[in-house]
Amino acid sequence: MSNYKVLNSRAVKVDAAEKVTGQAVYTDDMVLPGMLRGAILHSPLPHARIAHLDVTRARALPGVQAVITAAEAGSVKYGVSPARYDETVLAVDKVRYVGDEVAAVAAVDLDTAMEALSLIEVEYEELPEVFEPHAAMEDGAPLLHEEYRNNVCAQVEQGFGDVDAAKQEADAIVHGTLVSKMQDGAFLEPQAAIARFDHRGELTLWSSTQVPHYVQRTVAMVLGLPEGKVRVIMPAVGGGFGPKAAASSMELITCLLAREAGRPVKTVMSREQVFLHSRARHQFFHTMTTGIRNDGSLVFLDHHNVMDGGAYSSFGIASVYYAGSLLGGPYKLPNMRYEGYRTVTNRTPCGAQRGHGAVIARALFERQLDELAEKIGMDPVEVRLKNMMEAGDVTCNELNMSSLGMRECVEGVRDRSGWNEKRDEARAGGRGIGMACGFFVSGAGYPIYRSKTYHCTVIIKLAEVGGKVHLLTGSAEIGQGSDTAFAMIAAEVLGVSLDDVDVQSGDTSLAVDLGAYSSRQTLMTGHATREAAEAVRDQVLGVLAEKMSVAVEDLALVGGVVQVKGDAGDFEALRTEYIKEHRGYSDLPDGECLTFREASRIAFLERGAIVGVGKYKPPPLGGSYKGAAVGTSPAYGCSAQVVEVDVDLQTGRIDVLSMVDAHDCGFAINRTSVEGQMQGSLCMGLGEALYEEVKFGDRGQLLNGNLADYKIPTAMDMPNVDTIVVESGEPNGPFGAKEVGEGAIMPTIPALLNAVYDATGVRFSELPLTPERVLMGIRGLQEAVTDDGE
Ligand code: SMO
Repeated sequence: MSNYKVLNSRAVKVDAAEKVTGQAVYTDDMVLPGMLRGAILHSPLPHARIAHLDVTRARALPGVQAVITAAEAGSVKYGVSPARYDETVLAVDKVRYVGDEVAAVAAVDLDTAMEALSLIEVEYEELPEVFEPHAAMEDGAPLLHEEYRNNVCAQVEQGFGDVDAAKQEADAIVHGTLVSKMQDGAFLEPQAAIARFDHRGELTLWSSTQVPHYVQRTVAMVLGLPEGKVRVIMPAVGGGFGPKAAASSMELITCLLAREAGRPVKTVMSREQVFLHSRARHQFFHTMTTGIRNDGSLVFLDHHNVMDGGAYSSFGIASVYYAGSLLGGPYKLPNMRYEGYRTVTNRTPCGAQRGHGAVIARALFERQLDELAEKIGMDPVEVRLKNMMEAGDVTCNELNMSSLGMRECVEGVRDRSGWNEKRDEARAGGRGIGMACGFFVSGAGYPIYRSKTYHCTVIIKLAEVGGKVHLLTGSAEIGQGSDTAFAMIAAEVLGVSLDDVDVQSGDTSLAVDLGAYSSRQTLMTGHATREAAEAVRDQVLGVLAEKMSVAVEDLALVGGVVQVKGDAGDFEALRTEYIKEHRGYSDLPDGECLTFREASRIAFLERGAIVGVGKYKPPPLGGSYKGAAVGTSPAYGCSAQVVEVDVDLQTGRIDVLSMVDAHDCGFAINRTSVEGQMQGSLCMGLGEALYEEVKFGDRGQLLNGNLADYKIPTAMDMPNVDTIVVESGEPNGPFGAKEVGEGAIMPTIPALLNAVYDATGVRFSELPLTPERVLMGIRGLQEAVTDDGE
């Protein structure tokens, strides 16, 4: 692995300088000639029929160029999973949550647009509402959508092995619950979009999205345009984490306003709108029963899950499947049963968020592993080592572990944290240590709609002079460093420096790419990048081989120069001819060797253009049971963490003292980015474990839709993080690489739960672990102790 010149190093991100200096252009930085501002009218009620809607006064306001309601927007349904398209751009007949979009305005400036919104008259007839998923599932509960019986938009029942029989075989069984709260993506840049129609009626949409490809499809479908007439461009994007992985009503509204007004329109969400729109982490209610033998081997997992989806399906269909399927690993689990319900309620809609449906389910499973270990008197680390899968294993739900560095991860965090010594120390004064593992897809096996498309293509072309390498991709750089990873791969293959590679990404007109979700880009787009770069290299070397009369196998591009093995052929002559030809031009070469720049110029003069194409699509994956597609992936990342906490037994406050994290990313393309993803995941997981909860009032209204009241961890809250990068060499990944972006969050919450148990003797079953909740738990325990007379 040390043979690499660019890969596996610590590269500065290619977009770092422009981002830290403020030069990077985000959507809200852009101004188009004649551009209007869009604004959206949201429902103030959780569930109501629109009895009357009058926009006359808004339309009459000077400066207003367009006002749209469902009458203009139409009733085309869209969403994420085609079988669950249940959203319309603007409310048709009724609103389903506080924040549902009712009307929109485009005006010469934002003040005018906001004033126009205040002139829109809406009369609502209130409908009975339901905010709680279990209540929503009861017979007679108010229905949000006609098509969802008992407000269940997805129900999953899966079984592998024989759980009932396995229950008889287990020596120890634990049963318990874990309830989480709805959480926000809390990315820095609120969603923003600019739409412009040109003179041919073709639409360009600039948007802060993770998935330009899916946005293109959705916009075309909703506006009734051929896909070829819609181009989606991502300017710089300030984070996504999942909620930006679905086309939003705001993007569609912006396009409709631009069409209506005949002028470009920009819409930017406020922070409150980000919270209202959400599509972030669901509230989960998990119930599990797990069993183990006295020798430490896991026997079964029986899992029941109810999710509050909010008013629409969005990404939630995938979430409910992921919550079950991603417990199939990384342990050998012969028997697994899953029953999942994704409900709709009159609250803000939920969707994908880092780790997707699996995070809270994993937290309960890993908490129960601790409980099982305790019951049979085994160390929690030993239990995990005893059951872990290895490369080549297949889970009971038919997921294929092509590489899996679990052992290295677990042993790594055990040794680095001093686990053995610390576990032996008597628990005292609220100190505790806990561990957990994780596991996640490295790219979804299938697109979200049925298609034979490549999941990505990459085009690399050489500049006709100057030796510049242009890499074109539709992939989505959302701050995670994908542009840099692809530049590094191209630079490595072509033997040039990172500076010589110019990446253009996030544009549907460049190449197809499904975007930044399911931790897919490094493996999939990285694979395509490697293929494209190799195609370019082969063309350049092919021309040289011909001209030099040497075998192409004897040529290589290394360190920016052409290297010749064995007979150098006409190397000298070629170089002399080249220099002669270029005398008087600015591109005169220097030095003694044939440089990449010269070689690519020679190839250009011969071929007219040097273009390489790479592509990737996973092979057919997964079993044949219902829902088998969700959870399939060409590869799986895995991780382990050890967390140390200090719980103040008087106040319930948890101080996280240290976190040791190991992640198997297959192969670190950019070591700095891998560690950055690990640290970022830990930070996000810590926030979700300790602080984060979107709160609603009794009328379904948001209570903390801002980053002052919704607390996320800052640098001040972060403990020292020790990261161990494990490289298992994934056979299906480019240079052995696979995911790190989402899987790294998996162990954080359960490791904390286990550490807090170690510190307090309380198994917490509700998140987040706020001081109040912790204190109540501690007091409960003290009462129990008194009851037992100890
Ligand atoms: S939340 Mo990830 O895009 O599966």
